[in-house]
Amino acid sequence: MNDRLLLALKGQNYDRPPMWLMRQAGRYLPEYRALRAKHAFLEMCHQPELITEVTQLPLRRFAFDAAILFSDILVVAEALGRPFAFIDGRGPVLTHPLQSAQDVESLPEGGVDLLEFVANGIRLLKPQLQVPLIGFCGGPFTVASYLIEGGTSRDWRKTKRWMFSDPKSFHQLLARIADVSIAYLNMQIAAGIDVVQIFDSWAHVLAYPQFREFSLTYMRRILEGIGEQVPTILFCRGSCLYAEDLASLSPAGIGLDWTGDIKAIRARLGSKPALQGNLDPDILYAPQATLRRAVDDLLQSMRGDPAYIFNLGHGILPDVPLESVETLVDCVKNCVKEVLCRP
Ligand code: 1CP
Repeated sequence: MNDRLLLALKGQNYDRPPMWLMRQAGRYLPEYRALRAKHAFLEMCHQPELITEVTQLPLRRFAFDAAILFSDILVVAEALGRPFAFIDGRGPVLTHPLQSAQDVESLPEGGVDLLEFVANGIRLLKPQLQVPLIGFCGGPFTVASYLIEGGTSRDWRKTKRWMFSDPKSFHQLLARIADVSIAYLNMQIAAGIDVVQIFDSWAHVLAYPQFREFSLTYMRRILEGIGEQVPTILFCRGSCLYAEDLASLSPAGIGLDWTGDIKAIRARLGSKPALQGNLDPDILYAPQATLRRAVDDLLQSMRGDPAYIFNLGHGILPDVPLESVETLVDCVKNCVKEVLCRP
């Protein structure tokens, strides 16, 4: 069992840093696209055999140090009686987005049993893995934004209008999402995942007071709801700015976006928590030499840090050249003689 990730999350990794990539099981992989040509996205999320297969695709090609469960943060909406459709070229679509406090009241209770297919996928997958398996959910603010906007948004206007004009029902919605996410993560943990990551991807659109009130509060609620069963990583866009607030919740790790100096953030926070990140995902479009230099600089800046996890600052994009991912893996795995951690 490759336990670099688990060791780094305890601040005890004295080997090269573990590496995995957010959205590693996705469209940049030709073998993913080949499977997708045969199956609808949701069909892939719903079938344990396909969950098992797709989760392992990136591991076979790149031998990452962790697997992330193939699923989506919006699968949880099925438990809230509001299933998304995924439409090619458009992304997730909800035909009847939430519009009122009454819509929030009418969300059904206790639907997490509907997500049993995820637990079945984990149970099938787990014995086949030699690396830790990361389970996940969306941050309540991010999931709420999809339920209100009805899909991807550029300005989150409906969400923020609701948040500012009727904070009470907005809080009710966030609490409902947090509670169903707790039940969902507890199901994932019981089925065998080793690590949890919470993706509050769109928290960066909030000003600081609203970040604390509407994002952080509900990440805390989820952390309290799952307790210490497995280590948890908190990721959000805006995490470089809000690193202290995230660290105040005492997660095992924080996923940093690419906007800050990770070394300076480590100096500010002290030795805990583990820090994950934070290469700009767009640098995978750069010439290979530029990419190598950036990765080496990042590794150098975290040299000797036993609680560092290599990752991008957000998900890998669908059209990056595979050669760039190969370069990334090669740099982390082979160019690190001088950046190996020492006890
Ligand atoms: O067409 C296709 O084949 C579907 C593409 C796809 C994939 C591969 C979607 C649709 N979701 C996924 C998988 C996925 N999504 C994973 C699997 C594990 C992995 O490889 O990491 C994970 C962890 C997610 C999480 C997710 N989904 C997030 C949070 C992370 C992030 O990148 O910010 C978000 C915001 C989503 C929503 C989503 N799912 C899919 C799309 C197209 C979108 C919308 C993205 C947007 O609004 O910009």
